Amino acid sequence: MVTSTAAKVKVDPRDAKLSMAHFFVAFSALALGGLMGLLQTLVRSGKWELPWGIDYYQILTVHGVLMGLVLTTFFIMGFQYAAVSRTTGGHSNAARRSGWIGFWVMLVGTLMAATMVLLKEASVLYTFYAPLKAHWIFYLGLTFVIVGSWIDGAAQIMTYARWRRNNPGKPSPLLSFMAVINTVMWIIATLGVAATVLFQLLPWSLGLVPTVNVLVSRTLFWYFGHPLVYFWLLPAYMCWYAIIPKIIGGKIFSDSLARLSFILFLLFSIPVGFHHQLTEPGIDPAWKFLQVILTFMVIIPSLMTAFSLFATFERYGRSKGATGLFGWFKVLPWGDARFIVPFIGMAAFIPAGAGGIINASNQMDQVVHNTIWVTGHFHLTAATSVVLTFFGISYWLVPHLTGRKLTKAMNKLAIIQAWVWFIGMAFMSGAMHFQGLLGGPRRSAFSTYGGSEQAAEWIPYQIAQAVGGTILFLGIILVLIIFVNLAFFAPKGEEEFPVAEAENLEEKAPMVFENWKLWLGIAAALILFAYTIPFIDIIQDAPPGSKGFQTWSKW
Ligand code: HAS
Ligand code: CU
Repeated sequence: MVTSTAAKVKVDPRDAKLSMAHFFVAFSALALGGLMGLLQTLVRSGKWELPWGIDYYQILTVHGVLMGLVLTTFFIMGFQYAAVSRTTGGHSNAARRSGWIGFWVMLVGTLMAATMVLLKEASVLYTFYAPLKAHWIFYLGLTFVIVGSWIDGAAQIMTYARWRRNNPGKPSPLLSFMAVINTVMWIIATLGVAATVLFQLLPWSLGLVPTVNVLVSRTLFWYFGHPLVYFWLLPAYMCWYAIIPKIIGGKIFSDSLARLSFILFLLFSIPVGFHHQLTEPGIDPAWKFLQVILTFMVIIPSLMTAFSLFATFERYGRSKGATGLFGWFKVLPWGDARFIVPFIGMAAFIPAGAGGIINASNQMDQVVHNTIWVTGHFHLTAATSVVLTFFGISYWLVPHLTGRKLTKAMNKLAIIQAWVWFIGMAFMSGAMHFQGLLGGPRRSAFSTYGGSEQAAEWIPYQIAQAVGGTILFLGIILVLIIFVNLAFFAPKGEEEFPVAEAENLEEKAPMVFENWKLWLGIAAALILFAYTIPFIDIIQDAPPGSKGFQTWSKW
């Protein structure tokens, strides 16, 4: 790519249209999902009740599905599609058609699942654990979302493959490489959830089979559920590695290190699902131990990321004359929303990741499992580090795609938005962590447990969560104002799609990184190693299957 004109390189307008279509769905999900989040914290404070027969578990399902599954998947697919277009020179007509078909299939699936939740036919939370049983249309909708995401993701893979064919012997553009790693990881991971939905939950909810094997279905879910959280994280890492350095005026510390860390994610993200099932009976502890070791392996690429980001900041700081251990901190562009919004996300990822390491440690997980600590953990990881980075991305990507400018006023509002988010989350997630340590349960409406003394200890923390939730809702209103402005009202102009260069351009990334047979082979071997024997055990020693339960209130 001709780097001197990189600032002017634009996403093809036909590709921009599809990316924007994804973002409209993502931000609509944020609006509605955010409102549900506010209502939940208010209910849990014990000071307020839901009107019109709306049920806590129903809004919890809407919140989890919209924020965890819809907002993320649509944003990520839209962003990666644009990033591949920007760094390869654009998608072919065939790839674009695949992208659109995938988009519509996902949207139809989303609407099917959403309708069932609104009708109170599927208050099964975003993890839809059996033996909670939803309407079959809910499961069919989920199948559509998964299959749609494969068709959508195929567009990125097709364009990457075309670039490789046209540029033999050259390492692919970093952002395209990263997007394809994430898509491939997603496809391998979703095979698990597709299997449980298609072969277990759908026939069971249609009444074709009377019972379900609960442990098989939960194991297949978590085979998908952990890589799911990295599917959310890796687009944020794409921004941190390959975009932030350009925004601050620096360089990527090492292109090869960035690629290696993504490959480690591909290898180690999947064979670790048991760390969500450490308290689950019916899985041999030896295999849980093995998967905990693999979980600690997948922490390494995050530590590499932290190292490389500090190195980027430090070297940029030195180039600006900063001295001392933290001199670099002062010269960073604090007035630029494109930088500071994701930066707050990075800073939050330090305690967030530490919490993850606590969860992954078997003995400590016994203390926090199924408590609201875990909810606190994923509101720092997903709902702060990842989502603030997504907001930061949309502040330049949306105007880039719509041919508008991020004005000074909107830049300022974006910075205020990020601080509002940070403060709201400090209250909410902080209180969740503390309450969890005191034993406060997750997935539970206001819990006084018949006025027990221990439950009384939790109430101040629940009130703090309602305060935090209210501040966060204000943050959502601000981000929606900015999004609508950038999509429809901001002045016409050109906003850059920033793509950074590596510090050492002579150092070509080793071609072994693009050896998909090798990496997919190792990934498959690790998955088979971690799952085959415990899976055979789970099936052979299975207890009788369970009938379905609908524990929630109906209209
Ligand atoms: Fe997690 C549960 C373990 C990361 C999301 N996690 C969850 C759930 C979600 C979730 C949604 O082992 C709940 C699922 C449910 O509904 O039940 N998690 C981990 C580990 C990591 C981790 C080991 N989680 C994430 C990320 C998520 C996420 C990322 C979403 C995006 N998690 C668990 C476990 C459970 C769990 C157990 C089950 C618990 C239970 O009992 O149910 C690691 O990947 C974390 C590694 C991260 C680091 C941090 C590196 C720091 C960086 C920032 C550098 C900053 C800079 C800025 C440069 C090691 C890269 C400098 C700024 C300054 C101001 C200095
Ligand atoms: Cu996990």
